[in-house]
Amino acid sequence: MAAPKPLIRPEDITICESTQQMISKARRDGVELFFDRAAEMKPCPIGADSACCKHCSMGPCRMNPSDPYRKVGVCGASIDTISARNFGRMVAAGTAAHTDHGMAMLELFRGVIEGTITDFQIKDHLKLHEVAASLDIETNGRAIEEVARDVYRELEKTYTQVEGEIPLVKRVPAKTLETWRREGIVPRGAMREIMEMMHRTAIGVDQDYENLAKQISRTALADGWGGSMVSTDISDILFGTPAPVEISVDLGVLKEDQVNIIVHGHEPSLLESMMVSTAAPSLQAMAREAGAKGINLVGMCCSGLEVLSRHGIPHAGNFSSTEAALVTGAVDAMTVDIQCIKQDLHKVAGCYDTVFVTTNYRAKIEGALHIELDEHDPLKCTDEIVIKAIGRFKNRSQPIEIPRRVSRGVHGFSHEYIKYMLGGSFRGGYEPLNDNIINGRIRGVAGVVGCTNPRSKQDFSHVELVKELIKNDVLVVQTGCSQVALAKAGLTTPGAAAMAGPGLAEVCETVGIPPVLGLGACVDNSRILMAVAEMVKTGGLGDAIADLPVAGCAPEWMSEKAIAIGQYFVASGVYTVFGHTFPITRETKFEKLLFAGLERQGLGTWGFADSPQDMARLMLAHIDKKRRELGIDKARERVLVGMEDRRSLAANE
Ligand code: NFS
Repeated sequence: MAAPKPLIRPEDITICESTQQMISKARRDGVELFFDRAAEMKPCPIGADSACCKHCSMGPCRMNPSDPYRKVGVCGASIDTISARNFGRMVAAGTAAHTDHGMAMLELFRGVIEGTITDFQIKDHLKLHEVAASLDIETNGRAIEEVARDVYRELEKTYTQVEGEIPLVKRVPAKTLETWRREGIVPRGAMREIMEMMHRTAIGVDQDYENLAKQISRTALADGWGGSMVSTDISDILFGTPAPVEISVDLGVLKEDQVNIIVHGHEPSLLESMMVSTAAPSLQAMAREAGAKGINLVGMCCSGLEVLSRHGIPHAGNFSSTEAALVTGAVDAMTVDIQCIKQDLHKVAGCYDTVFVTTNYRAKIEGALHIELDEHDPLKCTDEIVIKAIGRFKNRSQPIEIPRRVSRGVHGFSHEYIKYMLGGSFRGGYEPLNDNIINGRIRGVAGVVGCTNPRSKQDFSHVELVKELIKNDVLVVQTGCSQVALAKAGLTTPGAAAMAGPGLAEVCETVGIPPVLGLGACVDNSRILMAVAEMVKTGGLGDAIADLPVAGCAPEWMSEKAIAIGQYFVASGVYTVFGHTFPITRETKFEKLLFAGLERQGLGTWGFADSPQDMARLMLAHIDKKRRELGIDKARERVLVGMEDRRSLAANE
């Protein structure tokens, strides 16, 4: 008989105490979680190094990652061709995810303009005017609908433009754009770029890794400066541009005496509609009749991040905690749309009698209840889900255990707000940020973003990395599941400035901001692009994004979307470090191109490190290198996070 498998301790799986508690409960309940499968299933070593080609039926061909040039594929494809192809397809998939999401937002916008969709409206006229102005669309004296129609037509080109440059590259700093033109990587419409990427990575097409790399950058740029940016702009126009608001994060936001509804996914329309349904007096009354004190609407993952700062909706946790939320037994309904929705959520929900509903025609789950959200009548879907959730509340039979932890933090720092908060309403601008970078109070800016991954201790690298960066006077901007990790760790409060180095702390205390600024969902990485573009245009820190003392990192990434994001940051000129694994064979020409060659072309470059301390070391070294090149460096020691900092953080929580 086989010996029983050792159970990995919850505290080795995650630093999120609520999730630890729910892992223990799931074990008691006999419910399998994705953490268990990650421990059980070893990743394929050849696949992990991207040394396998399965683009035709002569293979799949397996290379030898430890001796990458010993073999070629049956067709003769080299390891460089194979890994560039695989990387290119990841970028194409990630770009497709963001741009298709953006396309859905754009279609919603078109419906609103045409009057066929009436449940959503143009809410933020100022943002519409700003977007119009950035596209050289006349706004003076014109009706909102007319401007909106022109904005729609321009933004549609982000997808459909067959030739020439997409309109949003008007926002790219001139020198960066000049580099792209020289390298032939200015994107056309995303549909064209993704199509060409898929074509060129098919058997027997592009077999020159350098040439493939150009299309990889071009495709990724069609995401960052295209589909993702459209998604952010349209979401702001329709639902409002975020501004800082204090919100609660962690599983403790679930309430035992209320009907708990979680919205998980990525498109804000589902949660926006759910807000209307849960506030409806008739449904509120129905909930009370069922014995509930009210209806508690909670977000998870990027859906939650889209609305937390717009409306102060509480957030239950990031990607690795979605099953944990169900294990509480307190969730009456979990409703999902697209992206990052694990198939097993349906099964775990079933173990706790939670109503689990898919709502988008693009993302059904076999066996799961599907109630489609039609934007022409969204309440039909969300009202029905609320009624089902109330029904589940009434018949609750599962023991409930809700972790008590809740962290309060300030989120909602759009790039527009950063401008305002630093400069004030009369002289809004990025000058104060640039000045503080030049005078050395702020050493640089780092974007720490991306997923959590069950193969990496949940939240650990995000939190340790950010602590180290702020300790070294680096202002951190965040999106996605990383932002949720830091919120749970208590670093998104102004009081967290106590954890920062003296220069950054002084700036934070003067302005009244946390040292860690949450900008929103993963598509809102476009806000970071806009922020770095503003920094260049403001002056004093070089002429291109590649000149800035900035760096990016996705320490616990898992999605192809993260690879697309990483590549568009790199192509935009940002040094970007990924943690825990990187889909490439070491010591190959393609690796050298990504990790050094692109920088020589005037773009950014990739970096990789295992531990958060090494990630911080690489990022700080890059920031210091850029400061030296700009002539604004001052010799400084790297400061390590010590026990005292941890105590001040604990006191602050
Ligand atoms: Ni981003 Fe949002 Fe999270 Fe990763 Fe998934 S939720 S789009 S992909 S896991 S950060």
